[in-house]
Amino acid sequence: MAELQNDRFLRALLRQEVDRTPVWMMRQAGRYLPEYRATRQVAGSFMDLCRNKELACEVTLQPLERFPLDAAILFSDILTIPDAMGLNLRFETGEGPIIGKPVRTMADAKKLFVPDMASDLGYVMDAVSTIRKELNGSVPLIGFSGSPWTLATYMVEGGSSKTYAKIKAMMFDQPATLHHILDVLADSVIAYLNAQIQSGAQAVQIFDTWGGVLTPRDYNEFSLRYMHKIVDGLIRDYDGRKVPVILFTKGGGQWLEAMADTGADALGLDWTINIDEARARVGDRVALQGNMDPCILYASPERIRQEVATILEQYGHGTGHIFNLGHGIHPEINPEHAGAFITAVTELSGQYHK
Ligand code: 1CP
Repeated sequence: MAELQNDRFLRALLRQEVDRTPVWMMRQAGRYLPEYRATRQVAGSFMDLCRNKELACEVTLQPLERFPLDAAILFSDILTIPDAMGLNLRFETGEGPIIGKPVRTMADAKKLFVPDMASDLGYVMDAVSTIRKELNGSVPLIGFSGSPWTLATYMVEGGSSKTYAKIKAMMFDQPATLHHILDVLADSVIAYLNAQIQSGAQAVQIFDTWGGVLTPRDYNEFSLRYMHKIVDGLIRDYDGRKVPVILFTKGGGQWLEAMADTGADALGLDWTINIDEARARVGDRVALQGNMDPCILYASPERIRQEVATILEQYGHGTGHIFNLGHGIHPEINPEHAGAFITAVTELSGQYHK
């Protein structure tokens, strides 16, 4: 495998010295890029794009051709796991994901199984190894998965939700059913991320996009506990290097200490917490990734640059910061504004690492 030329992302995740703050964007490959929309058209459906390793590789690399990013992220989706469990996933335009066979009872839950990584999810591993080869050591490749709680919201609700009515009713009235679902999901995520690592992923991120809708007690019991189990089960050293793990709970700013207790290397922050406060609370236990409001990218390039400068100053001197948005880039963003953001990080952050 080619020697890694730019390792500042992996170094910052492990709180090792870097020359400047590394930067990547959640959802950096996606609908805000016209070249992504063109490739998706060629593929047909979104899942066909995920299942085609050449096209998945092509869209993974598209943002790197435009911007000086310090990491690539596998092009795929978190819902590949429920799909591999036979729950009939489909994406309908304008409606988001739909799970054709939602999980509502203990009998449904008992039918769930840990998918076979080679036969059911081999297409994801093929995409990982194709992308890794094509990157040729230029930047590291991030693998990812949803958290058990976040995956379960789609599986129980049958798709996206505003209220989480069905999964919360299950959580309150049939906790054993939900724990069974989360347990199978945690085992699935461990196998899935380890297979991605063995196929070439050099860091992994767990997206707990909906953990923030829980009370602190329920977050501990139904989300964090299972992410902790995953962190315990992951391969942490591979191919002569550490494989850092990033936990991202959107809305999880009040739980950083407990998240750090899982043993993860880094925590993702959304924009509802100040990064200086987050740093003071976690100290040198974990690195921090974030945390610019994605809506800043609707503003002018000058205002974007000013916001980058503010966040860099808030984090302050030293390593342990990976610049990112606090959540995924929105589909309507002008790619030039994304470029202004990334360039600002590369130009303004060196002074904090001398
Ligand atoms: O082309 C299209 O119309 C499909 C839009 C799309 C894209 C580009 C979906 C459907 N998924 C993706 C790719 C994707 N999803 C990536 C790719 C890599 C990159 O970041 O460049 C990643 C990391 C994800 C992860 C994902 N999928 C999450 C967690 C991250 C987050 O943004 O919070 C979630 C919640 C999903 C579910 C999902 N898949 C797709 C959509 C539109 C959604 C969200 C639905 C909802 O809001 O409930």
